[in-house]
Amino acid sequence: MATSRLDALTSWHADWRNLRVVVLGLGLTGFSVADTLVELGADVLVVADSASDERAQLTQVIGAALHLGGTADEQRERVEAFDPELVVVSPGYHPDHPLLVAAADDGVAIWGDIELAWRVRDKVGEPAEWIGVTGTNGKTTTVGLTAAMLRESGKRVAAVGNIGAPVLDAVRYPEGFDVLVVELSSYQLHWMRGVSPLASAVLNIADDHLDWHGSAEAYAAAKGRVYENTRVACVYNLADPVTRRLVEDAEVVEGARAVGFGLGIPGPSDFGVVEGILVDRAFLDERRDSALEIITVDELRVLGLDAPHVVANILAAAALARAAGAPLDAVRRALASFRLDPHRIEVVADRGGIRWIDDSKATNPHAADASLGAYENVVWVVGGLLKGVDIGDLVKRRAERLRAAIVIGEDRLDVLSAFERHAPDLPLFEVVSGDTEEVMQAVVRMAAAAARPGDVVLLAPAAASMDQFRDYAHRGERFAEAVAQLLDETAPEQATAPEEEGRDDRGTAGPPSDDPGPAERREP
Ligand code: UMA
Repeated sequence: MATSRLDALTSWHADWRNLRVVVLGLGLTGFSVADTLVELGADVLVVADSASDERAQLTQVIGAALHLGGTADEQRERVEAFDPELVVVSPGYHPDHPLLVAAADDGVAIWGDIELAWRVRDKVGEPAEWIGVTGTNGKTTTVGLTAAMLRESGKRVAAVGNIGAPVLDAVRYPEGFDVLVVELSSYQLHWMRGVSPLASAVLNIADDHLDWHGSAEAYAAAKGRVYENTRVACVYNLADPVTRRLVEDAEVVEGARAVGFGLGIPGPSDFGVVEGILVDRAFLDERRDSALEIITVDELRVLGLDAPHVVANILAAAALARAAGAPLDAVRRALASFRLDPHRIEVVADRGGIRWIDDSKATNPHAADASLGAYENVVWVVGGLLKGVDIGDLVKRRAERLRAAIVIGEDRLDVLSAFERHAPDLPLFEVVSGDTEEVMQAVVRMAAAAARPGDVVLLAPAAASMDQFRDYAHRGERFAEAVAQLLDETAPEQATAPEEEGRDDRGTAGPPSDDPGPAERREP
């Protein structure tokens, strides 16, 4: 009975009154879900382990019931007593969470916030078109680029989703939007059903979040959901055959096209690069024998947008925006004023021939690989939470570019062991302290000791940050602050002079062990 009621709930204007819904989580997502459902007239119980005081208070002010904290049994009893017809889950919940397992056992439907947002997208006038973007890396940049290109076309656009703005907030925005460019994490895609985007993209697939999904196959399958029911263009990466397979396996709306992007010469229906010019060979009538010029790589260099993975993101964004009708001159105008977000290959200092670069956003080996590949001699700051991913292949692949490595984070024994296997002669420094205040200060002192003029000190940790920092942005900020402090304290000519103190290469410190020894031995 509950299912048939839910089947009919495909519009904001449907009858949601007194539907009993448990909302799991009270972060950005959970609050937007609870607020929406209360506005729709549903009876809402929010359950979460923790929440900010402000969100907890607001939840009760808007009229939702709240069960915050407590044991797993207490949470389960509260949910059982509420007897929900629907559970809406925040992306951070693991699918094996006891409350989700219990809901599934009881036959209670489980939605993510994206499905709810799709169902109620007709709140304000004509619903916006959706463009879905996922991939292991480059999502946020591509979403920002696509949104900028569409905005330059005169459309009212919101960039939403995993980027940090709940889709439900955009759906309820009073003036409405023409297009929502939705960044979708694999967690959100795991639960997503029924969405029919105008265009969609999987930018790339590399190992990430394996602890959450259980296997690389399950992770890829979740990513592939973005293509389901696409109406105009499924954009995929010509250099990544898995993304093509995901397009082929998807059920799309008849007439939807597969559009590839890549750094080589494009075939008909693709976006690519011909003799230093980015071109569109997809959205023109004569695509068999001609192409449309977007911009040159030289022009992108002037804009600081010429790193290969950024060029790939630009091609993907152009494909998505063109699928939604953006004229070429709008695409060009958007590029001319586009800036990469902080913590993405951001040069935080350049002193004495040493560049200090914050790529804290590189939270997995695939992203770190792209930035390591851009420099010849690197002092690499690496480590954090590996999320079940093996870093060995990356170390092996990039070892010859490394001057030294500085290893941080909770999973650093795994990182050290990867160096032991694949780069046994590389000087290694280990930051033993997990203290947020101390980590980056130790890092920059060690980096200054190891770096030589012409080197890059690269924070591209290939791991998540939450063991020691609030998030990747916090990690990057701490790095930049510590670099600034070190360079302030040190005369310019000394800032880059190698200090031997604290040097802990293999010859002197021995192999990594469970007991990293006293902090003094490892930290300057
Ligand atoms: N909670 C529990 N038990 C759990 C898990 C969570 O009680 O087992 C509760 C927490 O106590 C808290 C709430 O759930 O009350 C937090 O929910 P959440 O972790 O889903 O976080 P939100 O604040 O809702 O933010 C989420 C995304 N976070 C995650 O997927 C972990 C945000 O992406 C996203 O911007 C936001 O929704 C809006 O869509 C962040 C992220 O780290 C940036 N994403 C990952 C990534 O990009 O790699 C996937």
